[in-house]
Amino acid sequence: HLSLEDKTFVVMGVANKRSIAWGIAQALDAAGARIIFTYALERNEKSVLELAETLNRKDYLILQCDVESDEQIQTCFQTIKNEVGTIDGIAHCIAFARKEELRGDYTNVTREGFLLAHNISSYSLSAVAKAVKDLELMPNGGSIVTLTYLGGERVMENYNIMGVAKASLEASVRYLAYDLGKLNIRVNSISAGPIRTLSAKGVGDFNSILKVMEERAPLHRGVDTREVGDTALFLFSDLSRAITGENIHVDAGYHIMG
Ligand code: 0WD
Repeated sequence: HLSLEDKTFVVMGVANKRSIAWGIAQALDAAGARIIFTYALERNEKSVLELAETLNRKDYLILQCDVESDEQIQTCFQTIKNEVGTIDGIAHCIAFARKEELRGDYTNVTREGFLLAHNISSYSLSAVAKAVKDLELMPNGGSIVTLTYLGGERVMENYNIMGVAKASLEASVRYLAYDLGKLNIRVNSISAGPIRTLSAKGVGDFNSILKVMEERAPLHRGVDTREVGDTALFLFSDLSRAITGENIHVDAGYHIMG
């Protein structure tokens, strides 16, 4: 049993109980960690609060952080500095692309859609890492974990622009790992198998992606958010102290199949 009782983690991207971020929060809570939640839109605050109330630890914080805004990122992390002082890790579970660009031909992508997907799904990780560095939020070292998908490594039908943004995110993980390694801050990604969430609804023909996974993955099943959460817990703990710049697949082995 892992204990992270004296540690504090920022979990970005809980939209509802199906969110992968919520699976990570549950794993952190089971390990006794303190959690700071961030949400993008005003209307999500209530559902985050309702979920947070079910945690064992009641000293959680809930802050707004729309990652499209440098000002909100700055304000959010400055508030964390003022209220908590230092943190030990961040779970970045944020992505967005236009629904129209997550189906059909990749060449249908627009300049605006391309930039939007990269802005929210990739640049946001670098922006958050920069805030951590500038505000010296992890003076004792730490661990940053982001979420990616196999579509960043190879072509997955309909994933389109999000696959290109995930490739950018995965490269950012490596450059950030090198940069922040000097501060003993590790940066890794988890490549999760397909999970039915709000965001997943935006991806064309998601049901058949799930079905193929269950048929072809070595473990012949899908994965759930708690399984992703447990791997995040490992990456947040000392057990993974020599791992950085890595991408761990939590996908029942699907990625090894030809
Ligand atoms: O099959 C899946 N569901 C997979 C998801 C497989 C592999 C990876 N992933 C990734 C996603 O690409 C994403 O990076 O996991 C991450 C989390 O996605 P999710 O859990 O599938 O989706 P969802 O529950 O819809 O959460 C996405 C979050 C939402 O959180 P909040 O609390 O902020 O509503 O991303 C948020 C979205 O609102 N988001 C933003 N957060 C901050 N600023 C922004 C933004 N501008 N735009 C979207």
